[in-house]
Amino acid sequence: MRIPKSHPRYASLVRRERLVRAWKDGTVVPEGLIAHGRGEAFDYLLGEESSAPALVAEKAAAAALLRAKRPVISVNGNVAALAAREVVRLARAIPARIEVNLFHRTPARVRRIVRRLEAAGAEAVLGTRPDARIPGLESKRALSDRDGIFTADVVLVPLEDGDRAEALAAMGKTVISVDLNPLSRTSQRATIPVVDELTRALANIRKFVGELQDAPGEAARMLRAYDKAGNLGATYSFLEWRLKVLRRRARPTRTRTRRRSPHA
Ligand code: PTJ
Repeated sequence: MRIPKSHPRYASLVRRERLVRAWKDGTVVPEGLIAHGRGEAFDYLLGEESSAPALVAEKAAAAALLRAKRPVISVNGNVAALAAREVVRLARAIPARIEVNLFHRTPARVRRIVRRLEAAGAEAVLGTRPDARIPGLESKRALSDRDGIFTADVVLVPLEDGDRAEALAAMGKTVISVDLNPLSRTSQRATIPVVDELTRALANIRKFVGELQDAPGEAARMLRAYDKAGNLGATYSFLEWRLKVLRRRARPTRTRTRRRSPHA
């Protein structure tokens, strides 16, 4: 479907259209469309912009990725459909490895997603030949590569499920999640939860990577100052403020009724 650029919800409709097309070619699973709807609902509430707490978490994420010895970006179907180019740009800027890791894993889907990433410029994408398992996970999400997620010290996991975020954290890794739902188990379990829309988050993290590369010492300072509980708390306060603004806007405006003059 061709979406007119003048449509007030153009960006959101383009994202939906991309996902539907990627579902048709087998990159995205139907569950991915449901997951996207949940994300969109939270994005509405958050005002469809990166909040101040999200920007803080994104800068901390950039700092962690830059200071990592073995940083890896994990990619699933939705991420490949919506942000293959952003993933490749970020991986180059850090530099980090990219690994395809799927919940609804089939070898054909992994290959399709690798091809999509390669078309966006990625090289040596991992995930097609997993040779290790993440302990404590029963799902196919456990399958990982020794050169990638399995031995990584910092893993960026956009649109993740809580189980794997928890299992990766239990392995001692720094887990950076991107999830618009601040209440999800992923956001609760990650070391640095980024509560922002995927494409905005990846672009912001890349911008911060560039800034921190030009400011020696700033990445370490940023990580020392980052406080996960405080940051998530600020996200909840932001949501509360947004709802208050919306409530105020929804209040009926009083129409002044003029008192009638007794002499009229
Ligand atoms: O490709 P696969 O097989 O690995 O499957 C991928 C999905 C997304 C289906 C799988 O990981 C899944 O079921 O995820 P969940 O548990 O539904 O969690 C996805 C989370 O991402 C939800 O909490 C959504 O709010 C959030 N989300 C969805 N779209 C976006 C998002 N967060 C940020 N940006 C988005 N565009």
